[in-house]
Amino acid sequence: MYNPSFMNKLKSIHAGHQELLKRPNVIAASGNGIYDRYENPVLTAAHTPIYWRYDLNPETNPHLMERIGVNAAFNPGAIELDGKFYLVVRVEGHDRKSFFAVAEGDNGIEGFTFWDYPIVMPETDNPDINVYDMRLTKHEDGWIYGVFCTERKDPEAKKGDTSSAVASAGIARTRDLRTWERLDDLRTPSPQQRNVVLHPEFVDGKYAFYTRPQDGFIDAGSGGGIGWGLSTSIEHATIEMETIVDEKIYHTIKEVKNGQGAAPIKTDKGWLHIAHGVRNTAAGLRYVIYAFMTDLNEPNKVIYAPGGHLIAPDGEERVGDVSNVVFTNGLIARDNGEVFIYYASSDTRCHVAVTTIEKLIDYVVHTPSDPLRSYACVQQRNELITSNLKLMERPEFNFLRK
Ligand code: M1P
Repeated sequence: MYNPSFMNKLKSIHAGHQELLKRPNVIAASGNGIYDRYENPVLTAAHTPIYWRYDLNPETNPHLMERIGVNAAFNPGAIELDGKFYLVVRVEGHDRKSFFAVAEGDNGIEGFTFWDYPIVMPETDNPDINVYDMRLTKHEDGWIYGVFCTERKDPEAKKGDTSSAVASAGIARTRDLRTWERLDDLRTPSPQQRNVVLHPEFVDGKYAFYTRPQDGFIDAGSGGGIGWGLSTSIEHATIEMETIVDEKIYHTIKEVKNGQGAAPIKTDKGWLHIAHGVRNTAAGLRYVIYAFMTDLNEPNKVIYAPGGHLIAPDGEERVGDVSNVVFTNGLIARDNGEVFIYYASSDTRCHVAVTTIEKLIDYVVHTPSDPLRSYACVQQRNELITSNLKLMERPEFNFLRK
Protein backbone atom coordinates (compact mmCIF):
# COMPACT_ATOMS: atom_id res chain seq x y z
CA MET A 1 0.00 0.00 0.00
CA TYR A 2 2.82 2.46 0.87
CA ASN A 3 3.87 4.22 -2.31
CA PRO A 4 6.67 6.79 -1.67
CA SER A 5 6.08 8.93 -4.77
CA PHE A 6 2.30 9.03 -4.08
CA MET A 7 2.98 10.02 -0.47
CA ASN A 8 5.46 12.72 -1.46
CA LYS A 9 2.98 14.20 -3.90
CA LEU A 10 0.26 14.08 -1.24
CA LYS A 11 2.52 15.78 1.32
CA SER A 12 3.27 18.54 -1.14
CA ILE A 13 -0.45 19.08 -1.95
CA HIS A 14 -1.22 19.12 1.78
CA ALA A 15 1.56 21.62 2.51
CA GLY A 16 0.33 23.95 -0.24
CA HIS A 17 -3.21 23.70 1.09
CA GLN A 18 -2.13 24.45 4.65
CA GLU A 19 -0.14 27.44 3.47
CA LEU A 20 -3.21 28.79 1.67
CA LEU A 21 -5.45 28.28 4.72
CA LYS A 22 -2.97 30.01 7.02
CA ARG A 23 -2.19 32.88 4.63
CA PRO A 24 -2.57 36.17 6.48
CA ASN A 25 -4.88 38.79 4.98
CA VAL A 26 -4.13 42.49 5.07
CA ILE A 27 -6.09 45.60 4.24
CA ALA A 28 -5.66 46.61 0.60
CA ALA A 29 -3.97 49.97 0.09
CA SER A 30 -6.67 51.65 -1.97
CA GLY A 31 -9.40 52.71 0.46
CA ASN A 32 -12.37 55.00 -0.05
CA GLY A 33 -13.13 55.82 3.59
CA ILE A 34 -16.35 53.80 3.49
CA TYR A 35 -14.93 50.27 3.91
CA ASP A 36 -11.67 48.34 3.75
CA ARG A 37 -11.10 45.73 1.11
CA TYR A 38 -8.58 42.95 1.80
CA GLU A 39 -5.73 41.85 -0.43
CA ASN A 40 -6.72 38.19 -0.65
CA PRO A 41 -10.04 36.46 -1.14
CA VAL A 42 -11.29 34.89 2.10
CA LEU A 43 -12.22 31.66 0.29
CA THR A 44 -11.58 30.07 -3.09
CA ALA A 45 -12.17 26.64 -4.63
CA ALA A 46 -8.61 25.76 -3.55
CA HIS A 47 -9.62 26.24 0.11
CA THR A 48 -11.94 23.22 -0.03
CA PRO A 49 -10.44 20.20 1.74
CA ILE A 50 -8.25 18.00 -0.42
CA TYR A 51 -10.28 14.99 0.77
CA TRP A 52 -13.32 16.48 -1.00
CA ARG A 53 -11.52 16.37 -4.31
CA TYR A 54 -8.91 13.61 -4.36
CA ASP A 55 -9.26 9.91 -3.76
CA LEU A 56 -6.46 9.50 -1.22
CA ASN A 57 -6.15 5.75 -1.64
CA PRO A 58 -2.96 4.89 -3.58
CA GLU A 59 -4.49 1.60 -4.71
CA THR A 60 -7.54 3.13 -6.35
CA ASN A 61 -5.84 6.40 -7.35
CA PRO A 62 -2.14 5.65 -8.01
CA HIS A 63 -1.63 8.91 -9.94
CA LEU A 64 -3.23 10.98 -7.16
CA MET A 65 -5.70 12.58 -9.52
CA GLU A 66 -8.49 14.90 -8.49
CA ARG A 67 -11.58 12.72 -8.81
CA ILE A 68 -14.36 15.19 -8.05
CA GLY A 69 -13.08 18.70 -8.69
CA VAL A 70 -14.36 21.95 -7.20
CA ASN A 71 -14.77 24.81 -9.65
CA ALA A 72 -15.69 27.76 -7.45
CA ALA A 73 -16.52 28.89 -3.92
CA PHE A 74 -18.65 32.02 -3.93
CA ASN A 75 -21.83 33.88 -2.85
CA PRO A 76 -21.67 32.97 0.85
CA GLY A 77 -24.41 33.52 3.39
CA ALA A 78 -22.92 34.64 6.70
CA ILE A 79 -23.73 34.48 10.39
CA GLU A 80 -22.00 35.02 13.73
CA LEU A 81 -22.67 32.42 16.40
CA ASP A 82 -21.04 32.62 19.84
CA GLY A 83 -18.40 35.02 18.54
CA LYS A 84 -17.36 32.83 15.59
CA PHE A 85 -17.81 33.68 11.92
CA TYR A 86 -19.60 31.16 9.72
CA LEU A 87 -19.98 31.32 5.96
CA VAL A 88 -22.49 29.09 4.18
CA VAL A 89 -20.69 29.02 0.89
CA ARG A 90 -22.00 28.21 -2.56
CA VAL A 91 -19.53 25.55 -3.65
CA GLU A 92 -19.72 24.53 -7.28
CA GLY A 93 -18.33 21.23 -8.50
CA HIS A 94 -16.74 20.69 -11.89
CA ASP A 95 -20.12 19.24 -12.82
CA ARG A 96 -21.68 22.74 -12.45
CA LYS A 97 -23.94 21.74 -9.58
CA SER A 98 -23.76 23.98 -6.52
CA PHE A 99 -24.18 22.90 -2.92
CA PHE A 100 -23.81 24.54 0.47
CA ALA A 101 -20.85 24.09 2.78
CA VAL A 102 -19.97 25.78 6.05
CA ALA A 103 -16.58 27.43 6.54
CA GLU A 104 -15.69 28.68 9.99
CA GLY A 105 -13.28 31.42 11.05
CA ASP A 106 -12.20 33.34 14.13
CA ASN A 107 -11.71 36.87 12.87
CA GLY A 108 -13.81 37.08 9.70
CA ILE A 109 -10.97 38.00 7.35
CA GLU A 110 -8.58 35.01 7.20
CA GLY A 111 -8.22 31.40 8.26
CA PHE A 112 -11.68 30.22 7.15
CA THR A 113 -11.78 26.42 7.19
CA PHE A 114 -14.50 24.19 5.76
CA TRP A 115 -16.25 21.68 7.96
CA ASP A 116 -15.57 18.03 7.07
CA TYR A 117 -18.79 17.54 5.10
CA PRO A 118 -20.94 19.88 3.00
CA ILE A 119 -24.51 20.53 4.17
CA VAL A 120 -26.92 17.77 3.22
CA MET A 121 -29.91 19.90 2.30
CA PRO A 122 -33.11 17.84 2.32
CA GLU A 123 -35.19 18.01 -0.85
CA THR A 124 -38.90 18.66 -1.26
CA ASP A 125 -41.17 16.35 -3.30
CA ASN A 126 -39.94 18.28 -6.34
CA PRO A 127 -36.17 17.68 -6.22
CA ASP A 128 -33.87 20.66 -6.74
CA ILE A 129 -31.51 20.46 -9.71
CA ASN A 130 -29.31 23.23 -8.35
CA VAL A 131 -29.32 25.19 -5.08
CA TYR A 132 -27.41 28.38 -4.39
CA ASP A 133 -27.02 31.81 -2.74
CA MET A 134 -28.30 31.21 0.78
CA ARG A 135 -29.37 34.19 2.88
CA LEU A 136 -29.25 33.44 6.61
CA THR A 137 -31.67 35.14 8.97
CA LYS A 138 -31.66 34.88 12.75
CA HIS A 139 -35.41 35.32 13.15
CA GLU A 140 -37.11 36.56 16.28
CA ASP A 141 -39.05 33.26 16.37
CA GLY A 142 -35.76 31.62 17.52
CA TRP A 143 -34.82 29.72 14.33
CA ILE A 144 -32.01 30.40 11.90
CA TYR A 145 -33.53 30.36 8.41
CA GLY A 146 -31.71 29.78 5.16
CA VAL A 147 -33.55 31.07 2.09
CA PHE A 148 -31.90 30.11 -1.18
CA CYS A 149 -32.52 29.72 -4.86
CA THR A 150 -33.71 26.33 -6.03
CA GLU A 151 -33.51 25.82 -9.74
CA ARG A 152 -35.29 23.17 -11.79
CA LYS A 153 -35.70 22.50 -15.47
CA ASP A 154 -38.66 24.38 -16.92
CA PRO A 155 -41.39 21.74 -17.34
CA GLU A 156 -42.77 23.87 -20.20
CA ALA A 157 -39.46 23.85 -22.08
CA LYS A 158 -39.86 22.81 -25.70
CA LYS A 159 -38.22 19.60 -26.91
CA GLY A 160 -34.52 20.27 -27.43
CA ASP A 161 -34.48 23.27 -25.07
CA THR A 162 -32.09 22.02 -22.43
CA SER A 163 -31.45 25.32 -20.71
CA SER A 164 -34.77 26.89 -19.73
CA ALA A 165 -35.16 26.79 -15.98
CA VAL A 166 -37.47 27.92 -13.21
CA ALA A 167 -36.04 29.64 -10.15
CA SER A 168 -37.89 29.58 -6.83
CA ALA A 169 -37.07 30.36 -3.21
CA GLY A 170 -36.26 27.31 -1.11
CA ILE A 171 -36.60 27.64 2.67
CA ALA A 172 -34.89 25.60 5.38
CA ARG A 173 -34.28 26.13 9.07
CA THR A 174 -31.66 25.07 11.56
CA ARG A 175 -30.36 25.74 15.05
CA ASP A 176 -26.72 24.82 14.46
CA LEU A 177 -26.04 24.97 10.68
CA ARG A 178 -25.55 21.17 10.78
CA THR A 179 -29.06 19.77 10.73
CA TRP A 180 -31.56 21.40 8.39
CA GLU A 181 -35.32 21.06 8.19
CA ARG A 182 -36.59 21.78 4.70
CA LEU A 183 -39.88 23.65 4.49
CA ASP A 184 -42.10 24.27 1.47
CA ASP A 185 -40.72 26.52 -1.25
CA LEU A 186 -42.11 30.05 -1.14
CA ARG A 187 -45.24 30.60 -3.20
CA THR A 188 -45.74 34.08 -4.70
CA PRO A 189 -47.78 35.63 -7.51
CA SER A 190 -44.61 35.87 -9.65
CA PRO A 191 -43.69 33.09 -12.13
CA GLN A 192 -40.10 32.95 -10.80
CA GLN A 193 -38.16 34.19 -7.78
CA ARG A 194 -34.51 34.64 -6.90
CA ASN A 195 -32.67 36.66 -4.22
CA VAL A 196 -35.42 36.15 -1.65
CA VAL A 197 -34.55 37.12 1.92
CA LEU A 198 -36.44 36.67 5.18
CA HIS A 199 -36.75 39.84 7.30
CA PRO A 200 -35.54 39.12 10.89
CA GLU A 201 -38.68 40.42 12.63
CA PHE A 202 -42.39 39.77 12.33
CA VAL A 203 -44.28 42.53 10.54
CA ASP A 204 -47.96 42.79 11.50
CA GLY A 205 -47.49 39.40 13.17
CA LYS A 206 -46.40 37.81 9.87
CA TYR A 207 -43.20 36.55 8.28
CA ALA A 208 -41.90 39.21 5.91
CA PHE A 209 -39.87 38.52 2.79
CA TYR A 210 -37.84 40.64 0.40
CA THR A 211 -38.43 39.07 -3.00
CA ARG A 212 -37.26 39.54 -6.56
CA PRO A 213 -40.12 38.80 -8.86
CA GLN A 214 -39.02 37.85 -12.36
CA ASP A 215 -40.71 36.79 -15.56
CA GLY A 216 -37.98 34.43 -16.73
CA PHE A 217 -34.91 32.70 -15.39
CA ILE A 218 -32.46 35.48 -16.32
CA ASP A 219 -34.76 38.40 -17.12
CA ALA A 220 -36.50 40.16 -14.27
CA GLY A 221 -38.75 41.56 -17.02
CA SER A 222 -41.91 43.08 -15.58
CA GLY A 223 -40.80 42.16 -12.03
CA GLY A 224 -40.11 45.75 -10.99
CA GLY A 225 -37.21 45.39 -8.52
CA ILE A 226 -36.75 44.25 -4.94
CA GLY A 227 -40.21 43.19 -3.81
CA TRP A 228 -41.91 42.64 -0.47
CA GLY A 229 -44.60 40.35 0.82
CA LEU A 230 -46.01 38.86 4.03
CA SER A 231 -46.90 35.29 4.92
CA THR A 232 -48.79 33.99 7.93
CA SER A 233 -46.98 30.65 7.79
CA ILE A 234 -43.29 29.87 7.41
CA GLU A 235 -43.80 26.11 7.01
CA HIS A 236 -46.01 26.73 3.96
CA ALA A 237 -44.92 30.26 3.13
CA THR A 238 -47.28 32.01 0.73
CA ILE A 239 -47.27 35.63 -0.35
CA GLU A 240 -50.61 36.71 -1.77
CA MET A 241 -49.63 40.26 -2.60
CA GLU A 242 -46.20 41.46 -3.67
CA THR A 243 -45.25 45.14 -3.75
CA ILE A 244 -42.01 46.80 -4.88
CA VAL A 245 -39.65 48.26 -2.26
CA ASP A 246 -36.75 49.35 -4.45
CA GLU A 247 -37.49 49.59 -8.14
CA LYS A 248 -35.11 49.14 -11.03
CA ILE A 249 -34.59 52.41 -12.87
CA TYR A 250 -33.50 53.40 -16.37
CA HIS A 251 -29.85 54.37 -16.76
CA THR A 252 -28.76 53.54 -13.24
CA ILE A 253 -26.62 50.79 -11.71
CA LYS A 254 -29.84 48.77 -11.29
CA GLU A 255 -31.29 49.32 -14.70
CA VAL A 256 -31.73 45.66 -15.64
CA LYS A 257 -32.37 44.09 -12.24
CA ASN A 258 -31.51 44.24 -8.56
CA GLY A 259 -31.79 42.01 -5.52
CA GLN A 260 -31.58 42.22 -1.75
CA GLY A 261 -28.29 40.97 -0.28
CA ALA A 262 -28.33 39.59 3.25
CA ALA A 263 -31.11 40.37 5.74
CA PRO A 264 -31.01 44.09 6.57
CA ILE A 265 -29.24 45.45 9.66
CA LYS A 266 -31.40 47.16 12.28
CA THR A 267 -29.94 50.55 13.24
CA ASP A 268 -31.22 53.60 15.17
CA LYS A 269 -31.86 55.39 11.87
CA GLY A 270 -33.57 52.58 9.98
CA TRP A 271 -33.01 49.22 8.32
CA LEU A 272 -29.73 49.22 6.45
CA HIS A 273 -29.80 47.22 3.23
CA ILE A 274 -26.93 46.00 1.08
CA ALA A 275 -28.07 44.83 -2.35
CA HIS A 276 -26.87 44.15 -5.88
CA GLY A 277 -27.73 46.06 -9.02
CA VAL A 278 -27.26 44.98 -12.62
CA ARG A 279 -26.87 46.97 -15.80
CA ASN A 280 -26.14 45.94 -19.35
CA THR A 281 -22.97 46.77 -21.27
CA ALA A 282 -21.49 45.82 -24.63
CA ALA A 283 -19.41 43.29 -22.64
CA GLY A 284 -22.46 41.77 -20.95
CA LEU A 285 -24.12 42.31 -17.59
CA ARG A 286 -22.24 44.27 -14.90
CA TYR A 287 -23.14 43.50 -11.27
CA VAL A 288 -22.31 45.98 -8.50
CA ILE A 289 -23.26 46.27 -4.83
CA TYR A 290 -25.23 49.22 -3.49
CA ALA A 291 -26.89 50.30 -0.24
CA PHE A 292 -30.13 51.88 0.87
CA MET A 293 -32.11 52.37 4.07
CA THR A 294 -35.74 51.70 4.90
CA ASP A 295 -37.98 52.96 7.69
CA LEU A 296 -37.70 51.22 11.08
CA ASN A 297 -41.47 50.78 11.34
CA GLU A 298 -42.06 50.17 7.66
CA PRO A 299 -39.12 48.06 6.41
CA ASN A 300 -40.60 48.20 2.90
CA LYS A 301 -40.38 52.03 2.68
CA VAL A 302 -37.08 53.47 1.38
CA ILE A 303 -35.92 56.55 3.29
CA TYR A 304 -32.35 56.93 1.98
CA ALA A 305 -31.07 55.89 -1.44
CA PRO A 306 -27.47 56.92 -2.09
CA GLY A 307 -26.69 57.17 -5.81
CA GLY A 308 -24.33 54.74 -7.52
CA HIS A 309 -22.52 51.70 -6.25
CA LEU A 310 -20.96 50.93 -2.89
CA ILE A 311 -18.69 48.17 -4.25
CA ALA A 312 -17.83 47.51 -7.90
CA PRO A 313 -15.55 44.82 -9.32
CA ASP A 314 -11.92 45.91 -8.95
CA GLY A 315 -8.69 44.50 -10.40
CA GLU A 316 -8.67 40.69 -10.38
CA GLU A 317 -12.26 40.70 -9.10
CA ARG A 318 -13.29 41.59 -12.64
CA VAL A 319 -12.28 38.22 -14.01
CA GLY A 320 -13.79 34.80 -13.44
CA ASP A 321 -16.46 32.41 -14.63
CA VAL A 322 -18.98 35.26 -14.96
CA SER A 323 -16.75 38.32 -15.28
CA ASN A 324 -17.49 41.87 -14.12
CA VAL A 325 -19.63 40.70 -11.21
CA VAL A 326 -19.63 41.46 -7.51
CA PHE A 327 -22.53 39.90 -5.65
CA THR A 328 -23.42 39.74 -1.98
CA ASN A 329 -25.80 37.59 0.04
CA GLY A 330 -24.01 37.55 3.39
CA LEU A 331 -22.95 40.02 6.05
CA ILE A 332 -22.18 40.01 9.73
CA ALA A 333 -23.01 43.05 11.86
CA ARG A 334 -21.33 42.62 15.25
CA ASP A 335 -22.48 44.06 18.57
CA ASN A 336 -19.39 46.31 18.60
CA GLY A 337 -20.60 48.04 15.42
CA GLU A 338 -18.25 46.30 12.96
CA VAL A 339 -19.79 45.12 9.71
CA PHE A 340 -18.28 42.39 7.54
CA ILE A 341 -19.76 42.42 4.06
CA TYR A 342 -19.00 39.13 2.33
CA TYR A 343 -19.13 39.37 -1.42
CA ALA A 344 -18.07 37.22 -4.32
CA SER A 345 -16.30 38.30 -7.46
CA SER A 346 -17.16 37.03 -10.91
CA ASP A 347 -18.99 33.96 -9.54
CA THR A 348 -15.61 32.50 -8.58
CA ARG A 349 -14.33 33.44 -5.09
CA CYS A 350 -15.33 35.13 -1.81
CA HIS A 351 -14.01 38.41 -0.40
CA VAL A 352 -14.74 40.60 2.58
CA ALA A 353 -15.17 44.36 2.91
CA VAL A 354 -15.04 45.61 6.49
CA THR A 355 -16.73 48.74 7.75
CA THR A 356 -18.90 49.89 10.65
CA ILE A 357 -22.57 50.63 11.16
CA GLU A 358 -21.62 54.25 11.86
CA LYS A 359 -19.82 54.58 8.52
CA LEU A 360 -22.60 52.87 6.59
CA ILE A 361 -25.22 55.15 8.14
CA ASP A 362 -23.08 58.17 7.26
CA TYR A 363 -22.76 56.76 3.72
CA VAL A 364 -26.48 56.18 3.14
CA VAL A 365 -27.61 59.40 4.79
CA HIS A 366 -25.05 61.77 3.23
CA THR A 367 -24.32 60.33 -0.20
CA PRO A 368 -26.50 62.27 -2.63
CA SER A 369 -29.09 60.27 -4.50
CA ASP A 370 -28.79 59.64 -8.24
CA PRO A 371 -30.14 62.75 -10.01
CA LEU A 372 -30.87 60.54 -13.07
CA ARG A 373 -29.66 63.07 -15.72
CA SER A 374 -26.14 64.11 -16.75
CA TYR A 375 -26.99 67.83 -16.40
CA ALA A 376 -28.28 67.33 -12.85
CA CYS A 377 -25.22 65.19 -12.02
CA VAL A 378 -22.91 68.03 -13.05
CA GLN A 379 -24.86 70.44 -10.85
CA GLN A 380 -24.63 68.03 -7.94
CA ARG A 381 -20.86 67.66 -8.43
CA ASN A 382 -20.35 71.40 -8.92
CA GLU A 383 -21.94 72.08 -5.55
CA LEU A 384 -19.32 69.82 -3.96
CA ILE A 385 -16.49 71.42 -5.95
CA THR A 386 -17.58 74.97 -5.05
CA SER A 387 -17.78 74.17 -1.36
CA ASN A 388 -14.38 72.41 -1.46
CA LEU A 389 -12.66 75.20 -3.41
CA LYS A 390 -13.88 77.66 -0.81
CA LEU A 391 -12.45 75.48 1.94
CA MET A 392 -9.17 75.21 0.09
CA GLU A 393 -8.69 78.97 0.40
CA ARG A 394 -8.00 78.39 4.09
CA PRO A 395 -4.30 78.21 4.94
CA GLU A 396 -4.54 74.68 6.43
CA PHE A 397 -5.88 73.31 3.12
CA ASN A 398 -3.57 75.35 0.96
CA PHE A 399 -1.26 72.38 0.26
CA LEU A 400 -4.05 70.95 -1.92
CA ARG A 401 -3.50 73.80 -4.35
CA LYS A 402 0.07 72.67 -5.10
O1 M1P B 1 -23.98 35.63 -12.35
C1 M1P B 1 -24.22 36.71 -11.51
C2 M1P B 1 -25.34 36.39 -10.50
O2 M1P B 1 -26.52 36.09 -11.24
C3 M1P B 1 -27.70 35.82 -10.51
O3 M1P B 1 -28.16 36.99 -9.88
P1 M1P B 1 -29.51 37.70 -10.49
O4 M1P B 1 -30.60 36.80 -10.11
O5 M1P B 1 -29.64 39.06 -9.91
O6 M1P B 1 -29.25 37.76 -11.95
C4 M1P B 1 -27.47 34.73 -9.46
O7 M1P B 1 -27.45 33.51 -10.14
C5 M1P B 1 -26.18 34.86 -8.72
O8 M1P B 1 -25.89 33.64 -8.10
C6 M1P B 1 -25.00 35.21 -9.63
O9 M1P B 1 -23.88 35.54 -8.83
